Amino acid sequence: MKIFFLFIVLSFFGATSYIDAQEINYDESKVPNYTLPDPLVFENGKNVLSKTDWIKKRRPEILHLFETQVYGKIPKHSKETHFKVMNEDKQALGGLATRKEIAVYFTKSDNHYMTLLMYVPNKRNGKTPLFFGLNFKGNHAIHPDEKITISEEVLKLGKRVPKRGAASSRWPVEMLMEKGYALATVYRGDIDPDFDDGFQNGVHPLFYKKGQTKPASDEWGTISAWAWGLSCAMDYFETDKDIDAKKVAVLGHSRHGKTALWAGAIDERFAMAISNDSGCGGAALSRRKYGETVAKINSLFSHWFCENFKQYSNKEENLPIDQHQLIALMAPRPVYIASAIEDQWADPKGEFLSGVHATPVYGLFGLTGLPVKEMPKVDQPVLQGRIGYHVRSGNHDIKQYDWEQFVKFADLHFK
Ligand code: GTR
Repeated sequence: MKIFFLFIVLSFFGATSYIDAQEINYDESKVPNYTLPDPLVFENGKNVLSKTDWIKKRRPEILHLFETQVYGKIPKHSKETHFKVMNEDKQALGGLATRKEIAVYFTKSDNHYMTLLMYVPNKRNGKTPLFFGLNFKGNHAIHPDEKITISEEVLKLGKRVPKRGAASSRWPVEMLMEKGYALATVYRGDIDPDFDDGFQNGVHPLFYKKGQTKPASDEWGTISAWAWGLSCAMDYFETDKDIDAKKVAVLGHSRHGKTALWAGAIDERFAMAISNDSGCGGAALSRRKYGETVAKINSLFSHWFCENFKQYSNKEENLPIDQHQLIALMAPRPVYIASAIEDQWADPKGEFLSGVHATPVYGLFGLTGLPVKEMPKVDQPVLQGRIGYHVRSGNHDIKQYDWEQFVKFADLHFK
């Protein structure tokens, strides 16, 4: 009875969240000793000896483990994606850009689609390289541009529909146009709304087998669904005469950073992946158990991953992979990892180390992955290798500074 009373008192003062926070480690000296699975050693213990070994056998082995144990397999189906360019305005942003909105239909019916918003710089020579990623608040929130359509999925939020331009600090549209890059984005809720409803909304039910009511334990969670949606957009980019589909960088902040890395892994048409503050389930090593852990993410956002991932809560050492291998799946393509020093929840050091431990795979291709082994100082980006990295001063966010580094990195590889 006394204990129960104490619990009530503690909860009243918000102390349970204090107790909860105690489980999260932010102390480097308490990071456990761990051994990472070696990307260059097969599951049967043999060494990966060549580029061909990697491409033909080891890469598929690792990809399969991420599919079945972490994000979930995307059901096989014949891609019936089709598109309709709904609006095109060649004089958007005061003549700086062409704005297009494209309906990307997920199946052969016209019932289920996402709306792709694109800006293409008007000053361009031929096909343009592209930055592409999901947004949190709706396409209309990335810029105050009055002509952007507010998606039906966002309108469902009623009074909570974000204002036009509400997220514009995260999307430097004009800067990208001036630097000669196109930008495309999709509201993630058009693909799968970001809450746990047992996978009844979003794209999952479109692909259930007869009688199936939820994904099997190794089938897609929400991150896989989002990544699949990004691939559907890629199908469109390949048809757009303004876009250089061989130079598409898929990028994202936070949960969308996790998604961008996974999209780059499953769809090799993405020429570059950029992760911003992606943390646990993204670029950060799970075995460090620093900041957000597998157990935490599985309890807070269980719908992001497949059911099988739950068995690794507090059992990170049993994971057959770790997140450096997700980075390695990008090889030999360039990949950029961005952290923010105040975002300890996302474990900046663990994000950096993923780059370090993915580097030997780039070596197989005769390329340098991450050229440094020591974490660089705050605001000192490392741009010279195929793996780029910076840790920005400040908090969990995607800022102009981050984009400036992404553009420099893309210039090195795309121009
Ligand atoms: C956090 C979550 C992180 C990260 C973030 C975000 O609450 O724990 O893994 O994804 O949300 O997406 O903003």
